[in-house]
Amino acid sequence: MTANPTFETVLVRTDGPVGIITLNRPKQLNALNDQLMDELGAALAALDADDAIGCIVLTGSDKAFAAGADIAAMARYTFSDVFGSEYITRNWEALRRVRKPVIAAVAGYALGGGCEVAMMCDIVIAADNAKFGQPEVKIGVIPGAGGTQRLPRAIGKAKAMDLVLTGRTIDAEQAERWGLVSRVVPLASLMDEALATAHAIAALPRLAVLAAKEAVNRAFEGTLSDGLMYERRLFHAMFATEDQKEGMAAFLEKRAAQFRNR
Ligand code: CO8
Repeated sequence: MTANPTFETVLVRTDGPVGIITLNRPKQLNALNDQLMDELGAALAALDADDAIGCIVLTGSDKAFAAGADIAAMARYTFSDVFGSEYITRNWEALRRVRKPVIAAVAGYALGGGCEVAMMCDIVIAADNAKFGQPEVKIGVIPGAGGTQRLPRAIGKAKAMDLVLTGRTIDAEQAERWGLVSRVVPLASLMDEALATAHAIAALPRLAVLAAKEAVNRAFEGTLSDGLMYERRLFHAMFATEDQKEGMAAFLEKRAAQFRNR
């Protein structure tokens, strides 16, 4: 594993083909300010562009994945600041641009913008101490990074309204039952589970993984018939890859496949 000294508010290291980004403002429970979101975006873009990396894990501390956007920074903003200059909101799209799978390994609080960041990831693995919620209404705003859009898609309108309108939090087990998270594991095994999953994905043929992520995301962004056609075309496109030939040949020849990510 190697350390990346360039950033202050996120720590970046690699474990073989897995990139690991740790949100690093522990005293503020990883509250998401402009510097952190800029550095997170840069770290994600660098790992996404690195051919050696096949999957990314995004995590926080044992106490907080992220307790939301930085209220201390936001408190002084006016409408013209946020609308005109997009302070706080300008750099939140980076996660959407990442083509490789991103696994959120969530322990502790994932509130407000923290819950929204987790929902922008592809797989969410939660520690048993994780807490999720959209408490923005309690401080006079509403979710601003997809909470009102991704949460209903993840858990349905009734449950999303229950969280967004009350601002209450739910624990990891509830989040798993509602479909907000993929799995719940004991806190002590959180990173082992996330890394094992990331390594398993990184070992798969890269082009098929990118296409699979793109196709599933399409389910949330258009009509069913558009999504089905998009999936069909990507499925067809896989037949242009060497790994499709190798994967199917290896299966028929009862041997391990040697994927080349081509
Ligand atoms: N922003 C800034 N500082 C924070 C935040 C935050 N969101 N959360 C915690 N902190 C700070 C506290 O101020 C405190 O600092 P200090 O020690 O200097 O007083 C430190 O972290 C520890 O926090 P607490 O003492 O409060 O710790 P507790 O264990 O008692 O409580 C909680 C933990 C329940 C998580 C509590 O801190 C809390 O309620 N935090 C705020 C949660 C919240 O309201 N989050 C939503 C924020 S709004 C938002 O996320 C909008 C997103 C829109 C994004 C749009 C982009 C496109």
